[in-house]
Formats: sequence, C-alpha cells, structure tokens
Amino acid sequence: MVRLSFQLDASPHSEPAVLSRERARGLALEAGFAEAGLAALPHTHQERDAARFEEWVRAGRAGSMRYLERSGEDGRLLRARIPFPWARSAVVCWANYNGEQPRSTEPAAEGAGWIARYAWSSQVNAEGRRRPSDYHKVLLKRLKALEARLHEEFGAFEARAFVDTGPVVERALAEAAGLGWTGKNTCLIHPKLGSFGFLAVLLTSLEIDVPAALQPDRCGSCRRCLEACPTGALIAPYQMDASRCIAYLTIEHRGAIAPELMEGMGRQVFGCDICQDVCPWNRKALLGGDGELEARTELVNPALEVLAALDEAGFERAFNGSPVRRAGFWGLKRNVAIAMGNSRMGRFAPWLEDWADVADEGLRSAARWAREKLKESR
Ligand code: B12
Ligand code: SF4
Ligand code: SF4
Repeated sequence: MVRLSFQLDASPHSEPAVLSRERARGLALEAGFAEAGLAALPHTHQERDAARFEEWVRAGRAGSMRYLERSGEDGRLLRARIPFPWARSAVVCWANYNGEQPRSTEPAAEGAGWIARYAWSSQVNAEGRRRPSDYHKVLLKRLKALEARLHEEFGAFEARAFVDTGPVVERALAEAAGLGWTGKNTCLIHPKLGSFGFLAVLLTSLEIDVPAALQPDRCGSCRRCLEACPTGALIAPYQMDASRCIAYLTIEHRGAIAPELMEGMGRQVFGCDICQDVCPWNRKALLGGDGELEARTELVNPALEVLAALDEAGFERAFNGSPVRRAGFWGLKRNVAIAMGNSRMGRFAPWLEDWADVADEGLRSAARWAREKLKESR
C-alpha cells in the first residue's frame, strides 16, 4: 500500500495541468478566433488602469453612457477593478473584421454616407441566405466553445464570458494579455492585425503562471488620428472625450445633437472609422476573411437616399440582427439628416422639409439644422 501511494504521488499524471499562453491561444484559434493572449490576474497595470478609468468617468467623458458609471456595494466603480473575486486569469481573444473594402477617408460617390466597418457583418444562415450578424453573438458563441474545451482539459472552474457585455475594460485586459498596445486613438492595436478587431474576454478562476508579455507602444511621434478627428474627441494622446465622439453621437446618444458637433460629423451615419482609417498600422494589417463577419457590400458607402427611404419595416428587414439596430429607426434618420446637411447637396432638401416637423426631437432638430446648411450653400 505504501509503495502504491508513493508511485501515485510521483506520477506526472497527478500534477494538475496549468494553462499556458500557447495552449490558451491554440484553443482560442480552434474556437474560431484569429488571435488570443493570456493574462494572470490581477495584472501588472490593474491599479493604473483603474485610476485612469475612474478619472475618465469623473471627468464626465462617458456622456450619457450610464452603464459605465455603475458602482458596486462598496461605492467603487464596478469597472475600476475586476468585480469577480474568483478571477485569476483572462483569456483575451481577437476576431478580425478588417477587409479589402475602401476606407471612410477615401473619395466616395456623391451623396454617400458611412456606416462603420464593424457593423457591416453578415453570415450565410442554415437556409443558405445571407443575414446580418452581430459580433456580440458570434464571439460569445466562440467563447462558450473555448470554455467547454478548457473544462475538458482543466476540469471544473469558474468562468464568465464577455463581449462588450459586462463590467470589464476589455482593452486594458487585452493589453495585459499581450495582444497589442493602446494607440493614441485609444484603440487596441495589434502589430500585425492593426485595430480592426473585436475583443472577447473569458475570465476564469484557473491559477496560471505566465509572466506579463506587454507590447511596446509603437505610435512613436505619429499624431495622425488626433489631427484627423473631426469633432475633437481625442482631447490628448490616448484620451477620448466620448461625449464628442461620432461613434457615441450616432450610436449611443438619443435625441438632439449640438450644432457644433453636427458640423464635424460629416457623412458618418453609424459609428466612425476615421481615426483608425488614417492609422498607419491599419495600412498593411492582415485581412480577416471571417465567415461569420463578412461585409455586406450594400452597407459600404450607402447612398443617403436609400437609408432615408427606409420605413420602420424596411429598417427592421435591413438591420434586424445587425449592430446598426442599436441606433434605432429615428436615430439613424437623424444621422442621415445631418449627413445630408453636411453634403451641401440641394437634392436632399425635400427629405429635410419632410422631417422638419416630425415629433422625434433628434430628427426634427437635425433636419432643421441641415435645411439651413443647404440654404447657406445655395
Ligand atoms: C464605451 C465604449 C465606446 C465609447 C467610448 C470609447 C472609448 N474610447 O472609451 C464609444 C461609443 C465612443 C466607442 C467607440 C468605438 N468603439 Co467601443 N467600446 C466601448 C466599451 C463598451 C467600453 C470602453 C471603456 O471602458 N471606455 C473607458 C476608457 C477609459 O477605456 P478605454 O478607452 O478602453 O481605455 C484604454 C485607453 O483609453 C487607455 N487610457 C485611458 N486613459 C489614459 C490616459 C493615458 C495618459 C494613457 C497613456 C492611456 C489611457 O487605457 C485604457 C486601457 O487600455 C468597450 C467594450 C468594453 N467593455 O471594454 C467597447 C470597445 C472599446 N469598442 C470597440 C470598437 C470597435 C469601437 C469603435 C471602433 C466602433 C466604431 N467604428 O464606431 C469606436 C472606436 C472609437 C475609438 N477611437 O475608441 C472595441 C475596440 C476594439 C479595439 N481594437 O480597440 C471594444 C473593445 C468592443 C469590443 N468588444 O470589441 N466605444
Ligand atoms: S471614432 Fe471618429 S469621432 Fe471618435 S475619436 Fe475616432 S475620429 Fe474622432
Ligand atoms: S494614427 Fe498614429 S498616433 Fe494614432 S493610433 Fe495610429 S500610430 Fe498611433
């Protein structure tokens, strides 16, 4: 008996398996991601990032995105730390949505709007029909598959999966996991993949022993993003006032938009890619080719009239299952009205006349502002 027990203790098979960076990456790629990293928690810069986040919220940078300001029972901002005491590691995954389609900063047909690249995604469903896809759903499914594989190899442990969906600052975790650096445009940039990538986080209670593998900041003396941002949302390198960001204004903000910001919104009708489109790290970034995130060509440089003509049923048909739905029917119309005003093209005047007295305040005020812009440019 004594001998047997000695043999069991000495057996290599009795050593609990420990998750390595290579294994996490391998399983993430198997689950369909393009890249992945791993960080032990708490990570090296947790306190620094917590302080930055708190400062950001305190300065009012979050605009009306109240969910970013939620506090825990101790009164601290939930996102200023990882609010799961059991969390010991984070697998941070990357899905590449970069494609060969034109950039928002390239010349486009007259009267074309811009929908952010991330929202073009689609996939072919079981009936063989192309339907809009939403990265939240696509990536959460992959995280669940990854979690299942980890359970097969590492047994029982606690885990939570997030794709924009929980109280974690995903870019801070991605940086800690070695996926890239935070650029001056505040995006997470991977040296080979650029910044057109989604982040997905799997927190686990698995104890790991991996040293931090932080990427150096490769922005250097470049300031292209700061110079290109049309609304001054990048108030300093690495710092954004989200309440001025076109992505916030067109997607998250409800109601009227301040006239000085409408001017800078240009032709962006949903989200904004400008500070990424000018970034040299996206020039040679690898293309995605992700079958569940394929671009819908009809959303690339869409004609403003086509978007303006959508009724509520048409909006649902076009955007049910797509990130664009988040702007809402009236929100998208408001954004289209602003883009029409910025186009200075007289042919849009009848649309703006029609909308100038609608009940929706956001659309009404945008249409009146845009109507004046067209008059000024006659
Ligand atoms: C709220 C939010 C927004 C807001 C605010 C954006 C912002 N910069 O904070 C708005 C609506 C404007 C927005 C826009 C976009 N978003 Co967004 N958004 C989020 C969300 C839900 C939370 C971000 C957050 O916590 N912001 C608070 C600030 C403090 O955090 P942070 O910017 O991530 O902070 C980093 C840096 O700013 C830096 N930092 C902060 N302060 C300071 C100070 C100094 C001195 C220094 C050096 C650094 C520094 O450190 C932080 C950690 O690395 C995340 C998902 C998530 N749960 O994390 C997605 C997320 C950040 N968004 C994403 C995307 C794709 C976009 C858009 C590209 C969409 C679009 N095309 O319209 C734009 C990009 C705009 C931009 N330049 O960042 C991706 C980013 C992927 C990537 N490669 O970076 C995320 C991670 C969603 C996802 N799961 O993929 N978003
Ligand atoms: S997404 Fe557009 S508005 Fe927002 S910081 Fe970048 S360039 Fe500026
Ligand atoms: S445009 Fe230049 S400064 Fe801005 S994120 Fe890219 S490399 Fe950094």
